[in-house]
Amino acid sequence: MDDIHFAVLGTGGIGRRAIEYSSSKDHLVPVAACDRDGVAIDHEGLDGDELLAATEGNIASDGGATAVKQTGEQQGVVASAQATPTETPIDDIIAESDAIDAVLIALPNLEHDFIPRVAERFAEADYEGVLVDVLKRSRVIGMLDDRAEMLEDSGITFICGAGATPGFLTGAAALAAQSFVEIEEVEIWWGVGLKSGYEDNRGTVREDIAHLDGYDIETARDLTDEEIEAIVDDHDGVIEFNDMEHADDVLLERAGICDAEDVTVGGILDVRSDEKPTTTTVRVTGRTFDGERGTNTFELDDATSMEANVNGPALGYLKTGVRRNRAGEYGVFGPAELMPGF
Ligand code: IKT
Repeated sequence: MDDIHFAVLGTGGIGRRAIEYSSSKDHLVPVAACDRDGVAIDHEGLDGDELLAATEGNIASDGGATAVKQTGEQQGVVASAQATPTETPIDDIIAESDAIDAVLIALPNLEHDFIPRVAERFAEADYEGVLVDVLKRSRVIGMLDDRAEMLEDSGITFICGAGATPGFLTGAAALAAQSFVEIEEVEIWWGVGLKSGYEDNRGTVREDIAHLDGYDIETARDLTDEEIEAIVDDHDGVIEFNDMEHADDVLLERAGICDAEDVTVGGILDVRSDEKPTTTTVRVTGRTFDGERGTNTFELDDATSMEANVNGPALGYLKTGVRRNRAGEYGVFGPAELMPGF
């Protein structure tokens, strides 16, 4: 495979870890990164170590959509010697996109149609390449499908929901489903321990809080950092989530594996420990062609971190997307569609 020159939109926990992780995967060259106030572009390859060191510890709680400005000092991407300030970071990257094979959209989707609108801007500029996101919410998939023709006409291969859940665990469910001819139930249950990663992943915590009773994406977006701390304190640092609106359901349905209503997603987040509070598990229950009923279980090792389980799959799906794109396959794809068919 030829080298893949990729860009990262957003330099919160996910964007930054993706740049770090890419140096351990073959053929991945980060060439552009941005946040709201700055952009760094070098088609020969960014100096990832310098960018990470410069942006370390200055992440806003919206996960890098904005840079943090403290004591009047410029921070975020512009703290890097490779970056320049800009008011149009995404347009600046689009302007250079002829030489960019793939773009990882690592921006929090705190407005439901934000990622679909970003995709639309790439299509309007006739971008021919791969877009990958790590979005969470089920309803966003339909918004991308509404734009599928536009993306296809442009020559874009869009891989949606390619983080951990949806993403890795959706793909695992698709694989586990292969023993069966009929699926009764898919249960996804995740555990995340975020003590040392808390600062870097405040955006994820904010998005998770939007799933709690009494909150939604709008109210969670407007919470101050102090209000988030108060919610975390109320739960003694350990928050359980049930029946989350996560796109694993519609992504498994669009791959023909089961009905969306047969999929449940939940989990436990512990922001006061680095140990996972529960083992991340995917359980797929179904009936085999020869009449047995069974449950296939896929487990992540407790030693693997959320960062590894989000960024590894996101970059893996990005590489798969580039293979598809180079083969002339355009449109919107979910992680389960890139697994064996059902
Ligand atoms: C996500 O980022 O995909 C969703 C988050 C859960 C990650 C699960 C990782 C499991 C593991 O590492 O064992 C959360 C819902 N924000």
